[in-house]
Amino acid sequence: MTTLVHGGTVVSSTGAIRQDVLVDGEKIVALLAPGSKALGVDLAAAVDVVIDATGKYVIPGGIDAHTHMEMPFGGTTASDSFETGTRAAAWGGTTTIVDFVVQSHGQRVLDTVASWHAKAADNCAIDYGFHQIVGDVNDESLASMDALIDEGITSFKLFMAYPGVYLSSDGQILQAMQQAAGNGGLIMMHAENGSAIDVLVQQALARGETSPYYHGVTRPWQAEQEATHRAIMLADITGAPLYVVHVSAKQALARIAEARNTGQNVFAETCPQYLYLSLEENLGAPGFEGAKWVCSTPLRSRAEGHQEELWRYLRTGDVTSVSTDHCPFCMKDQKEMGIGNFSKIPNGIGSVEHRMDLLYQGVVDRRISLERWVEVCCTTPARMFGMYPQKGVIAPGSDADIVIYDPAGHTSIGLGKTHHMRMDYSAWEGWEIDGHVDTVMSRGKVIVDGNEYLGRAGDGRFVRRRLSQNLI
Ligand code: DUC
Ligand code: ZN
Ligand code: ZN
Repeated sequence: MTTLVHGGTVVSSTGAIRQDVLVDGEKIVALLAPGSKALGVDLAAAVDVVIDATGKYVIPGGIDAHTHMEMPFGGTTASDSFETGTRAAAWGGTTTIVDFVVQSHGQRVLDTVASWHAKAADNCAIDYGFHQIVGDVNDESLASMDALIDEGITSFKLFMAYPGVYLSSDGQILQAMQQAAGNGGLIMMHAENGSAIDVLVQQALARGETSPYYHGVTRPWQAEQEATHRAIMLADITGAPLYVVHVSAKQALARIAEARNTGQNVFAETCPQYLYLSLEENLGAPGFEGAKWVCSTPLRSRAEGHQEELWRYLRTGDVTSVSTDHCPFCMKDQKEMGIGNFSKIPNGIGSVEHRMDLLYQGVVDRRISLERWVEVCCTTPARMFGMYPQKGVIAPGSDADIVIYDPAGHTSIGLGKTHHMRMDYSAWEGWEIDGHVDTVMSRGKVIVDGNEYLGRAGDGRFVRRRLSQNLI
């Protein structure tokens, strides 16, 4: 099957050029000057399908490198399955996710990988890879990190938060970093000082401060900056590369920027919620409403200016990429577990469907360039996690993961409008986007066509990733 995407502007991380894109089967085979003639052949007449992209952007499919489908957390499970979550991702122009396999205390890493494969196989609408959460650093899990590199799982998340659940001691972190320094893997870090946070949480609850707002207050920026600094220093001792996930505090980013300036392989990821939402407006919403936005790291104070600084770091390059940390929970029976005690609210926000749109709005609002949008949402995640040039770029030989994005279109976000995630609320209810995902192609197959979903569970394949291609 051959397809010609005709008349659009192909956007890459380095420029936007009017070009036609020729797809054969699952791959992009050529980029051509506009007009359908090549070597005297009228391609539009020769191919099976012509898609008119006139006036629209043609971009690589989005890569969301941080999702938690069906993740067990806080006595419940994230509400999107691989089937519902990847379908929602497709609707929003994301064609690859990288989800986190979770190893908890007492579990064997390789068993957890097998169970994640079983959950995802035959269920995904789009391609998917895995990172490994190492929640119990011991001889077995350290040895498994080497084995996973050969299985295409080349990045390992550690936690400095959640004592008694996922938290690793500094010594364990050092050991895992040494392992990664030896095998070429990438260490991903949840950088918050969990022991200090736990004390602040107990003190707040004892004072009767039980509403969702106090989730933010008891996870102060100092706890994020301190842990970020510690992670950077431990990485420096070992020589391991470090990717700090879901950075929300401007002070943590300043520390990351400082380390990058010395040439250290340190990278920062942020998420749309930290760019747009805040402690005051969202976590501080009346009653129990703020529970919708309880996630960790927490939303930060707008008065303190974190959001503006995050956008600035996104422009300067010290924020490397934007993922969602998609970890959805319903209000009913899930978030509601924390009525009267914010510490029992499952942590997480669902955004996998909206990342491409929300970041495009940053282009419209002149916060980032068109090219930077593609870079932080598509190309850098591919390079960061060893999938380039199979993913993240429109180039001959790459997978035909293509999104046709209409800058003249409009997207109203909210339940009953554009919402395919398995949640009973939207964290982005009422947001209006000056753009629209028109067509989504995954490995050459059109899976979203306007308002129609043409994909199916099982379309997506596991991506065996190589080592990071983004190290300094
Ligand atoms: N943060 C969240 O908000 N949810 C899942 C895990 C995490 O680190
Ligand atoms: Zn985390
Ligand atoms: Zn996460």
